[in-house]
Amino acid sequence: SVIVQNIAEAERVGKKGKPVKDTASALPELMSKVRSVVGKSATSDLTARDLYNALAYSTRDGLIERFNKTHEHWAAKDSKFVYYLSAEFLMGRTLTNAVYNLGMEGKYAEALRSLGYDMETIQEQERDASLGNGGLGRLAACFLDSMANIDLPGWGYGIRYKYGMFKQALDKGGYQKELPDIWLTDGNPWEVKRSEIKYEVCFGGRTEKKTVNGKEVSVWEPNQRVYAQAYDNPIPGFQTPTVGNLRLWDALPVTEFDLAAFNAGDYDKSMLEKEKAECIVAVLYPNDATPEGKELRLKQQYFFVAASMQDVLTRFKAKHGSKWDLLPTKAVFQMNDTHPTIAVAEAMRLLVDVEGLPWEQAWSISSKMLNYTNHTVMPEALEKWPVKVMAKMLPRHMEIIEIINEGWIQWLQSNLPGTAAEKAAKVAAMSIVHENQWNKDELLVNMAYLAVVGSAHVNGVAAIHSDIVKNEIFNDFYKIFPNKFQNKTNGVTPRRWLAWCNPELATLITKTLGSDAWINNAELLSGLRKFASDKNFQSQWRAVKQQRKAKLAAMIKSQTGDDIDINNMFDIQVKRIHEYKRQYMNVLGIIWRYKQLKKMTPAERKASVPRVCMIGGKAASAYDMAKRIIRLVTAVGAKINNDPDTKDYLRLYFLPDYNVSLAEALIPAAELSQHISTGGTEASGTSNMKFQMNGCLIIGTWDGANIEIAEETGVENVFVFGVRAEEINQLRKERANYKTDPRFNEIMNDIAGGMFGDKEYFKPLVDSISNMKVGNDWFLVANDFAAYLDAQEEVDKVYKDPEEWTRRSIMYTAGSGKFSSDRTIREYAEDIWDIKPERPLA
Ligand code: 7GP
Repeated sequence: SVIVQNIAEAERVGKKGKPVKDTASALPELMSKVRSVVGKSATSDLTARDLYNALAYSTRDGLIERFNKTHEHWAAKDSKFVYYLSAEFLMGRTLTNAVYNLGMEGKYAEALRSLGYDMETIQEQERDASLGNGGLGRLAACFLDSMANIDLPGWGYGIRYKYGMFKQALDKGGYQKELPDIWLTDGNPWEVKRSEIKYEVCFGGRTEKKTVNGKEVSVWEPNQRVYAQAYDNPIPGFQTPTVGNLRLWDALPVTEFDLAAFNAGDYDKSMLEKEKAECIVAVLYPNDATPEGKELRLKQQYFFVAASMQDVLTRFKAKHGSKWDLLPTKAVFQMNDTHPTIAVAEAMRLLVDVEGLPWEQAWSISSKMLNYTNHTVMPEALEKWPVKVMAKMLPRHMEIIEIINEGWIQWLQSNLPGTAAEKAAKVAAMSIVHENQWNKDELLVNMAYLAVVGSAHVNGVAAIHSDIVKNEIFNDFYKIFPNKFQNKTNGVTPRRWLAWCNPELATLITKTLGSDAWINNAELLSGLRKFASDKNFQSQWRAVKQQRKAKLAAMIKSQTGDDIDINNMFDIQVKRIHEYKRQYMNVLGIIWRYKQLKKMTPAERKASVPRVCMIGGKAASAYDMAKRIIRLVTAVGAKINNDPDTKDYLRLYFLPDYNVSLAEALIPAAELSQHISTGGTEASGTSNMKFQMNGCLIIGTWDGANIEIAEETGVENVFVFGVRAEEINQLRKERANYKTDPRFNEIMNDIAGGMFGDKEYFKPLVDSISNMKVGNDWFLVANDFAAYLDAQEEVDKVYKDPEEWTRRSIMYTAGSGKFSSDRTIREYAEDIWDIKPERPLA
């Protein structure tokens, strides 16, 4: 069969569809690592974990060699660097990506085979590095991949969280349970501790006015000090000798152990400093609903920003002494959302307080080298720190922010047009420090405004989102500085998200295009367009999808015991659970489908389009509504998957613990994916791009990057529905008069009436969208529901025509070239960073 042929061919030519050149076994090398790292000698008692370690340390040798060459080269050239400051890097696993990027898969596969193992089993030993929540963190990881890939001098800077994103489980009742992600316990072969690279980071205390050299200065006397300790994580490019870097900071106490306290019998006190330091980097995003949580989060942000900036300035000084005006020609920073924006104040503190530069000169340097990316329109994510918290934690930074703000307000007063009253209103609206709108007694620091004022460039992450950034979120600022604002449509790395995660499809693409050059030049995927209607090609394309569906079906069987028919449509929605992403609407659609199936005769059911629906994603621990949505998914799934009338035609699975590795298994198997956020709410989306690359059709709203994806794929090939961004404000105002669709009402009654059990628990969910009054159903589920069902009907119709479905699927992959993060990074490099690629010699 075609499937068997494809497997055989993938094995023969190697996963990236290129004949494997170096097939000499790496067995001797692996065995040497088995002895030196694992501490065993015989092959007989080697576990998969042992082999993973041996393989990882062997791969790491290759990475480090190239890392050193790359960095020696960049240092010799004195290249300008970009530093990507991000509180999150959602890296996933490293092994396969490193082995493939370095082109070492052939020799390792051979060695593993002789030991009775394959790469896939070994790879599963690795825990995901889940140092991120969702899209923003995974984008940072794709960006690092592309930076290395196009030889762009640059590093990521972040936090080496001891516990990353929580692990999600379902308890017996089908509710989300959060478990700690203990990912470092068994060691991390991919990092290199740089013992000599350590900086002091201070917190708290107070400032004091002193006269130094006849000048009055403000001196910070902190009351907590910790060390930031550097760990480097090499980032390999593909088909290039470049290996970039992600530098993550761990926190260490300045005094590791209080021996005197210990000797006096106070054991707790002897370890106190260590524990206080470790607490800073313990977990990603401590819940900030409590004041302690808020303080800790600000502490994390400042901790990694302060360490990273000191690190950059230290290297600069070693090369250029105090020629500070050169700094923006050697270093630029990209602030990934508001989390690192304390960098604006820290840059000023380092240049003014530590290096002694005049304020104006420091500001001119700092505002040339900082840039800010906004990733969301959700107001709750635009961070605002109470002045009280900021002044307590970072008293000197609070003073600096006030000075920046005074200068800014003065500037506005002398440059804004209009009457005094008009000016005053604008100034109030644009002040970096402003009143809390819910609590007039509290002053807040608006970190996004600080970033906009302190940055050279500000960008959104998809065309429509950048328009919203300019015309709504920061409109006042945009009117003053139109040239500061740009768009940089997101992208994803085609290595991890197509070539390595879907070797079956990659092989077919390479064979068809006659070369694997598309892996580094994704625009070449457009060459598939001319095969889209070729029947023979279509059948090979379908066979690959079936292969991946079979693999996913096996995984679901092992988790649930359920058999899944791989001839049913695989319909997937995976992303963080949020009301604006509208997983809720997806479930309502499934309920409607179930009700229709129940009414049908057996013959009618047989003529329907059977689906296996899958939903996955984590709900923030404090996000109650999102947790209820998860429970609704599991409750509906439990009912319909066990209903003998319908279970052959409709299933719903909640896939727990959605993460990078799970995405790598799901996306290649998906036939339909859902990106159904309310128009104007999803900044971009990036899984939409991954699904598109893997030939998965999209049902989606006219939102975020869906729009550009539709343009590249052909709008007629995408199932588009729903209200548009420009309509939502009006529609929200008209909620009270909205007449909901009878189908919608019926389903609301079903849930409220207990059709899926747990009716008390679901009540707030039902109430949130069904009592039509102003403020309710903020994300317009009711408005879009009928259009959503129509679009789903259209999906069924097209699925009944496998040739048309396959043609579209091919058109998706063919249209995905634009969404390579290589393209995105090139745009940042040219339009924002002004950095040129610089390839080291091999
Ligand atoms: C996400 C956006 O929700 C998503 O639309 C976008 O594709 C992604 O960033 C990358 O740009 N935002 C976050 O993940 C996030 O945490 C709050 O935003 C700061």
